[in-house]
Amino acid sequence: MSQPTIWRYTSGGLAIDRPIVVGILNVTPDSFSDGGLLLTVDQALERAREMVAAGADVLDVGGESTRPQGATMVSPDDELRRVIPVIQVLARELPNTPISVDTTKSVVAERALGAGAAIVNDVSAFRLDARMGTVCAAARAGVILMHSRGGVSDMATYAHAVYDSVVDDVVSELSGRVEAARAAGVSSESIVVDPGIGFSKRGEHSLAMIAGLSSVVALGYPVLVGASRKRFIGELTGETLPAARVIGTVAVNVAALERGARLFRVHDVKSNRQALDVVWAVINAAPVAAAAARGS
Ligand code: HH2
Repeated sequence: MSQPTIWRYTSGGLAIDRPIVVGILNVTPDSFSDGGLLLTVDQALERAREMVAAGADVLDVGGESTRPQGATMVSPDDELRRVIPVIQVLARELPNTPISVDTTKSVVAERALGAGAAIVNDVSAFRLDARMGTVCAAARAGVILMHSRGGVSDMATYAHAVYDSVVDDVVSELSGRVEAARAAGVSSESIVVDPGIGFSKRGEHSLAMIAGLSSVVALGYPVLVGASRKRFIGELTGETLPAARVIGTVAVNVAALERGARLFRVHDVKSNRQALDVVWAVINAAPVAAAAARGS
């Protein structure tokens, strides 16, 4: 199947004809790099406006952390209290920017879609809540199916980081999740896949996934990469503070873009936007340069 160029969601669609930047809006007290920063709806709106001004195409609102140290599970009520008021305000104030909700719970996805979200970003790819597929299909939501193993509290640890061949295993498991979504009625044009950088993956596994990204691209769906500020970048650069891992993040995203990724979930929108746009221009200028060199 060839890659769809329009990512369909609820009543709209986003052309994936350039790098798509997804800005992270974590309304959590405990996220690994930005937990506790956005505690009010006003703070979230201000941050969202900054990200859109800096070039974010999509805003991803999350109310439950999967932090690598082992996350605390959040009740559906608490998660709803965190994300719904923010989604309502963003949908009203930034109507041209599609909102995704980062959740593994169908009840949260359903209410978020009712409140104005257009996309469901499920880091369990519908593994943890079987109703997720029907909820997304009924709303014609865009979906991001991310590879992971285990539950919310241990999926970002190394508890399940055992692979025969990480790229082959991830592609095969992700392909099963795509089939499950399709069987639930999700349109192929609504699906984006994500190798789940850092989720049940040691540093070498995350690197292998970026290096072998063409195998994920070969599934035939747009590929999102979420490497922003993650642990393996800290291991490679020596930056212990997640917020200081911007340059490493940009480098990973550029490598991923060159290997076929088209969506990039990031905390630091401006630097990633600029780098991805410049590399995209280089990628697209290459044939022209070759033609010019031949004198044609
Ligand atoms: N990573 C995180 C959360 N959601 N969604 C997708 N599709 N891909 C990812 O790689 C991904 C994700 C973890 O990062 P973050 O939101 O910054 O941290 P936390 O889970 O601690 O809130």
